[in-house]
Amino acid sequence: MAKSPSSSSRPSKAAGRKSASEPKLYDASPAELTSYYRSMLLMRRFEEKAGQMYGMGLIGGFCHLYIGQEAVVTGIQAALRDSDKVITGYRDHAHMLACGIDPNLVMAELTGRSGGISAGKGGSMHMFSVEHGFFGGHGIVGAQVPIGTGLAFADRYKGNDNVSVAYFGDGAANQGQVYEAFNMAELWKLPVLYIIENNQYAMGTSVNRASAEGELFRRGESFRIPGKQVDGMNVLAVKAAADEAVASIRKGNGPMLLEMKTYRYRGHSMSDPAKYRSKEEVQKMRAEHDPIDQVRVMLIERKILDEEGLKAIDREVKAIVAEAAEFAQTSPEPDAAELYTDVLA
Ligand SMILES: Cc1ncc(C[n+]2csc(CCOP(=O)(O)OP(=O)(O)O)c2C)c(N)n1
Repeated sequence: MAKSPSSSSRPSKAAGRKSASEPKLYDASPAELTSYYRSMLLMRRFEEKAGQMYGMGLIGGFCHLYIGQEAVVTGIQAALRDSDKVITGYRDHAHMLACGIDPNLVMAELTGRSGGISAGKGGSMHMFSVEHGFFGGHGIVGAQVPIGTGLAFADRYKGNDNVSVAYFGDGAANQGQVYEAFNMAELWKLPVLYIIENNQYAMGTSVNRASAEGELFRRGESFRIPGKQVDGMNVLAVKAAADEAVASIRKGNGPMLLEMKTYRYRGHSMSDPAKYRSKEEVQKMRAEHDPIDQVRVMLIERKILDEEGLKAIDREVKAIVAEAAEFAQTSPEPDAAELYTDVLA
């Protein structure tokens, strides 16, 4: 049976081994830092609004919020180009915003309206936009890893130098299919970047209770896939690590794995009593490591923006989210004739 973190007297299996390499920070220009701030703030406010709308009964089914993890997807996306591909699990709203998908279309998908990015038939977990290089949105834990590896295989087959990014969680990292995909990816030197978003909990189970090797960046070692652990609460650390990994993968050196140490502030999904962690733990993370606050401080300290400049971005983002919420409530329901189109089983 799994032990609670405090009940184990044994040191971590990784103790005494070489630790992750020294953290590097990306040297962002003022315009880049401002755009990271805006992008993360949009994700935060979008998710807060989605949470409210769920509470009002306007969004049904499952809904997993990304609040707290914004630096991961923002830093990774900043290292990609338009022809690269992205795939993730069900905690996917921010990944779509990062891919440049119109917030109106993402919110309308949450409300199940015809104006949604998947015409209202995908909902929170199953959105898709090939046009934006976004290949889902997958509800089966870990399934996106072999599919993401297949996306990389397709690019290798076509002979281009695109990179595919497959995001998955610490819980998904314990799925067998992940390792079958790792084996083939390294064997065939496929252009895929694996991102483990280690937000420390898989539903109500902490990574220490469920993982024999809690240092998840080591999970590719036996396949010879190089891995690094990164401060996933710091967008500049994420961007630096992503730049290095993407450049190596694009050159044809094969897959890489980055473990992003991050944290989700909200429950696993919308109905989560969160008995598995203390309020103090969440508050401490928010107070000391919040990804948006960190960039806000940098913008002020580097005199890139003053309070008024920050407020202007805040207003702009709130207006975008308000418009998305309005669109998501006024877009028509899908026509009944659509019941049997684009639905596979
Ligand atoms: C194959 C499979 N097993 C179990 C589930 C139920 N389930 C949904 S989310 C989840 C936890 C996954 O946690 P993690 O991979 O850490 O991602 P996070 O929710 O933290 O983003 C589980 C077990 C599922 N959807 N699919």
